[in-house]
Amino acid sequence: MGEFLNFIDGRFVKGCGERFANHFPATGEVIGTIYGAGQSEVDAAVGAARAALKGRWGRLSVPERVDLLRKLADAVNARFDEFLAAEVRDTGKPASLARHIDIPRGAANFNVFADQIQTTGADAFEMSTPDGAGALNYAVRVPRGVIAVICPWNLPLLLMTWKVAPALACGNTVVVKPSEETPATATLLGEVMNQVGIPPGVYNVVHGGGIAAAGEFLTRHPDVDGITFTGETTTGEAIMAAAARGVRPVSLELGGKNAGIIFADADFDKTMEGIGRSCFANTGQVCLGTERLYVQRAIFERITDALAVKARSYRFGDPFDTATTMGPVISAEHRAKVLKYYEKARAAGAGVLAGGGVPESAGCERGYWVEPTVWTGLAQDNAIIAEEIFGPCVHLSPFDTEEEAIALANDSRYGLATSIWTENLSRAHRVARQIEVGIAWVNCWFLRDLRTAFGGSKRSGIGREGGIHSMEFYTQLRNVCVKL
Ligand code: NAD
Ligand code: 6OD
Repeated sequence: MGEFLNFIDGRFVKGCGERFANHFPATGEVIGTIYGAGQSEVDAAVGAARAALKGRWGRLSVPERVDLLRKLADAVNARFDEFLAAEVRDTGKPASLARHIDIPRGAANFNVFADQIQTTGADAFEMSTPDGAGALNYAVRVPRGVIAVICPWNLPLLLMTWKVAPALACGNTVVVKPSEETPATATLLGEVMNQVGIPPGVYNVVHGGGIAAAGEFLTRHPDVDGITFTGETTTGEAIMAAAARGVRPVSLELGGKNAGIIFADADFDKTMEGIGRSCFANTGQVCLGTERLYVQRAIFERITDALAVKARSYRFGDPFDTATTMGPVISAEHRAKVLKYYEKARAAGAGVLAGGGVPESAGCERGYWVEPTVWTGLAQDNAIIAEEIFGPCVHLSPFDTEEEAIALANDSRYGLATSIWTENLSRAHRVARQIEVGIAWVNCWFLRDLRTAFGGSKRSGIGREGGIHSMEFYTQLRNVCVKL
């Protein structure tokens, strides 16, 4: 049984907020107690973060911070198996997946932003003045201050360090509010912070829920200087409203209903490999995942059949077993949500080519399991095609022309990501430019270069992070004008 404590000013503390159970999604069994932070712990965390800005941390040079970030990356890698076990217990995702994605990226984020801060400059301009002396303007980058980092449960360490690493690289201090479903890796990172000598107060963790709990206590806190959030669009709206008081900047990475587009000339095997992952990886709980797929009519049947075979091929079971290829969803509540959509699809007359229910395999009697599901036959305005489900499911519709595919893909309130599958290079460029998203992949999916802009259009978010874009959010420019 684990105990997940708040981490404030370099110390683990219980907190006066709600205490609640942490469950292993594969079996539903209680594996720990989470000690929620009350208003007083959130005040203490924000206070510690403010004090740390004024202390030793605030005086470190960029090379000194870079050195600490590299030590953080090394320490996460040195404790790889602990992070792996913690992430798998919290999420139920297969250890084979977390071993290749979540934990390595958790460490890599620190190295990438250590590199980035060393090459990030700022403006410099010379100007003439009426007296002929001239003037030099140059900008210095200063940290924003205390950053609130609010995280979801689907890729807990990866998404948290994606924000904590650039925030620290830029000299900020952070108060992290992990999802109430996944407290473990954020807490473990507290130990690592102490271990490598990050000064107390630089990294703080407060546990608990969102509404009337740690999440709101933090985002409404007047001494927080900026908020970076990953999660649902409706939560993003609430956070943006909270940030308006005090005029604090926000970076919002929100929901999606991502379209994949497969043209008849696509390489069949490569497409099936990529699309299979984009629909079902992490049990469909990836914001970038594909939940609506548009396939050119000539190959529609071949693709639907192959995707149904793929959906039926997953092995459920103990997430720590290397033979397991799909885990459960995160919680009983989320499973109920996904299964409600499965029911809705059936009621609307969808063709159910695979799945549609709960797996009957041994080991799935308890826990939060759902079957990977493939549908066809619904109208474009059906909720199954319009709303984010965040489960291992996809609806396929046929199209005839490139224009039609673009119009269908753009027919969404969301605009996070797309993947386009074609061997026609000109078409790939043409279509990628026209899809209203932040990230368009061609003949690949979730292939990440962390220097690139990451974020969503429409209701999928505000702002971009990654590379220089993270530096822009986590610093402010201060212009200095020197009369020569
Ligand atoms: P969520 O919005 O329910 O919760 C995210 C976090 O916000 C949690 O820590 C929660 O406690 C907190 N929270 C909830 N209400 C709050 C409030 N009023 N004030 C402050 N904090 C509050 O999201 P989730 O269910 O954890 O994650 C799944 C969602 O995240 C999906 O919509 C998915 O698309 C999205 N997501 C987006 C990205 C991206 O990069 N765009 C990445 C991962 C997940
Ligand atoms: O790769 C990333 O940096 C990133 N933010 C991924 C988001 C995945 C969403 O579930």
